[in-house]
Amino acid sequence: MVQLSSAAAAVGLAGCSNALTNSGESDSDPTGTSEGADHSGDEDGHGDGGDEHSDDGGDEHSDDGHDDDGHGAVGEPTATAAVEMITTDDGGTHFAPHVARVETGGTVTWTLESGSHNAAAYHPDNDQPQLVPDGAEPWDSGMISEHGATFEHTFETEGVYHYYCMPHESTGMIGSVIVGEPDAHGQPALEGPPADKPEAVREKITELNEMCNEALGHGHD
Ligand SMILES: [Cu+2]
Repeated sequence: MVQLSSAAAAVGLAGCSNALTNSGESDSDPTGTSEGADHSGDEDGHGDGGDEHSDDGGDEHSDDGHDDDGHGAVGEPTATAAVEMITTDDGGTHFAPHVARVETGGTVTWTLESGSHNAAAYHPDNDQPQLVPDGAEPWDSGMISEHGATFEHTFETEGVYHYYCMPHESTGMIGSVIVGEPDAHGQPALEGPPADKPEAVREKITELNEMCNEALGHGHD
């Protein structure tokens, strides 16, 4: 939250104060002056009232330069979901979206957009702590280097899954899959980042946990 730019903050404040002072009269303004080159004494200058602070969340975290591809709001479960594995021009790596969501029994397809990456579940079978539901099947795509190549995994167990790219885990290339409508309580993935992980990994998992909790309706304490 501290990264919220002052510009965004100003817009937010303006939007809120507009909503307080604009009772919706602008819709009936016949003069067209509400297009508003001049706001002095113009009560209609801020046309669309309450719509300005729509909750489209993801766009406001403009602090790390690649969030357009990753931080979008998490939707409802669908039968399939697509995740891109990306290396950006400046060398950043990430899964996009960071949090994918499917129905129980749904399939996620990872596609190599750029760079070389893999996608592997945090699971003891992959020499990792368990950050998937109890009893869930692990997966490891193996390294993928061919542009456009894909890997898919079908999720039969409801819950929250964290996964990582092996060569880029340490720089935060970590993603999540939400399967079904799980209770956020009792999810190993959401119990906090493993204590023995590097700080960058812990920070990323914490960020993902916040996104998952928000998607599951546990985002506000
Ligand atoms: Cu990677």
